[in-house]
Amino acid sequence: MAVERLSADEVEQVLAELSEWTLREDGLAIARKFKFRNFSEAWGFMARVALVAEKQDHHPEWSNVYNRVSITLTTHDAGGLSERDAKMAKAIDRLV
Ligand code: H2B
Repeated sequence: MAVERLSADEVEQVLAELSEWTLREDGLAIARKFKFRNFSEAWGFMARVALVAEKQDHHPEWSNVYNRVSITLTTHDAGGLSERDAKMAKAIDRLV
């Protein structure tokens, strides 16, 4: 599937709009960590993210330990960051 990788300038623009997200050292992904009151809230959040992921056909790399959720977004089809990651990150930010 043809998904364009963002240029370095575009990545900077995206990061400016996503203050809670950090660029991975290799520049190919963005990440954010979330902390909730308990596992139930973390899992509920993950369920809502999963629905967004299916709707956008864009899926996170993530992990959960009790009340913590770590999410990394990258576009495999593009070999790095694309507009899809920015869209997904914004949708996730709206869920918290
Ligand atoms: N998720 C992510 N993170 N990157 C992709 O390139 C991707 C995806 N591609 N979800 C989608 C699914 C693709 O495999 C399907 C066929 O549309």
